[in-house]
Amino acid sequence: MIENKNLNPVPERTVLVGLAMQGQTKEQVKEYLDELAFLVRTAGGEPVHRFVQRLTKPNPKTFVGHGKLEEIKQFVAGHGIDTVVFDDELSPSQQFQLEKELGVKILDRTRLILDIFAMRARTAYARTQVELAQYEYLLPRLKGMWTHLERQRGGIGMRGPGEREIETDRRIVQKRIADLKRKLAKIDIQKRTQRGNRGKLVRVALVGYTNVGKSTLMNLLAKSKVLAENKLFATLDTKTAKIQVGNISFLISDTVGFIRKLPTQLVESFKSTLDEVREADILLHIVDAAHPARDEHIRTVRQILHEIGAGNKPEILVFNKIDLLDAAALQQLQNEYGRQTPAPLFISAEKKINMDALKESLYRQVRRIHVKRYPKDDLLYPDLDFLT
Ligand SMILES: Nc1nc2c(ncn2[C@@H]2O[C@H](COP(=O)(O)OP(=O)(O)OP(=O)(O)O)[C@@H](O)[C@H]2O)c(=O)[nH]1
Ligand SMILES: [Mg+2]
Repeated sequence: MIENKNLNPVPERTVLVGLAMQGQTKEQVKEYLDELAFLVRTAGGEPVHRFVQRLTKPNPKTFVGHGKLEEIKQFVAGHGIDTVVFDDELSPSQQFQLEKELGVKILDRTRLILDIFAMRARTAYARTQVELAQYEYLLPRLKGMWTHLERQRGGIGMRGPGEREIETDRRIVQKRIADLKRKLAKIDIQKRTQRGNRGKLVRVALVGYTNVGKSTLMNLLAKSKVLAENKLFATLDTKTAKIQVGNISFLISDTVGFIRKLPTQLVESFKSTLDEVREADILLHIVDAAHPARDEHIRTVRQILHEIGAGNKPEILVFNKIDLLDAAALQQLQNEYGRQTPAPLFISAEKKINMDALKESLYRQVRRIHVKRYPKDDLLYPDLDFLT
């Protein structure tokens, strides 16, 4: 049994399991499992091996087919595996069955993401939202899921906000959910009032896939200190700063990153964090230009924006991390996206490449909205004089 699970934990030896669905290329499937491996490492696990099965749909009982399950079972038994992670959400009965068959801890993608969010939540507000999402996910799964085996193990999937272990008693969980909802409703009212007090300054939100460099860019633009690091979901709380470009002031917000198959419980309970995005005038959609799944990331982010009701906002695409591209790859990227309007930007926040072009574009877009709100200011804000 791992006693000291939060202090200097031994990384859980983890096996990854994914399905290759119809129409998915080899590269796509690899990329999906790469992302799952990154999630596992972010949660403190060590990915040891991957299993992929080509199926048209998941097996309703055991997710993978019988033969594949046997293969996994043998590997788990022979290699000292602690945990098996599935790249999709498992139904409560699949979860139960797999745990019984494999005899080790079973996690699905949703629970892994929730666990990372729990590790990452710093403020009381983020913690409340994550805890609610965790309990909403757990409630239908409490029966059978929390075997004594799993309780003993602790670790990934067991962490509540602040690294407390999460509660598993059904009645207590139900009461917690009701309490958390009440608490959130209260905070929401405060937040709304705060946002209302900001007046009519133009609001820009940094949005994008997780780990693309939103916080790095925010720090650069707002000279603030938001945690930026090479881990998934470094940012869970929205940070807003007032900044000035040229002679115009506006608000800029850095917020939680998106990911494919973002758990619905999270989208639900992060509703008011996402209000910042919903109420923004302009979205700066940051993209990791060097990521192999960049185009899919853009589609995923747009899909989630659409789902949260922010799909119709003016969007400026900002391709970040161009320092990682060679000249040919950059050219290809520019050919692919260069013709869109407003014109996309190609920058490196870390190496401070093309920051003036970004500020100029931001200024233009912000100014357009600002003078619509304050027509009298039109003359006060000559177009782009600050750069010349
Ligand atoms: N090479 C390179 N790395 C960058 C650049 N911008 C950011 N990074 C790195 O990318 C990683 C993620 O940066 P963050 O700013 O934390 O990304 P984020 O989008 O805020 O991520 P989440 O908050 O986790 O969603 C960090 O390791 C940064 O140092 C860039 O222009 N070039
Ligand atoms: Mg961030």
